[in-house]
Amino acid sequence: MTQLETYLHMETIAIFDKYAKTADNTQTLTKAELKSVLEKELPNFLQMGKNKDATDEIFRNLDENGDSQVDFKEFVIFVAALTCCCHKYFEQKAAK
Ligand SMILES: [Ca+2]
Repeated sequence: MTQLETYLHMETIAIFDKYAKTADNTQTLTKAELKSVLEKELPNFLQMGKNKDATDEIFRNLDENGDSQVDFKEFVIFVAALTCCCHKYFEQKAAK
């Protein structure tokens, strides 16, 4: 596998599956599961835990089809958006 294929398979899918399997539907993330992803995988980036509204807002934004679940496609959009933010952050940091 190439580096990008390895990243996609081993990281994005593995993280989604790890959290999606804790509730009944193992193909989607509930709001509680998304909250766990944010708290455990992105504690520094989002400063979660104290701000319930942030989780609610992120969940609403990600749940594109409005079924109260975040499926893998919706999750991947989130990961892509985060990747863009990180890229921009590190670019700005390097420019200083
Ligand atoms: Ca959804």
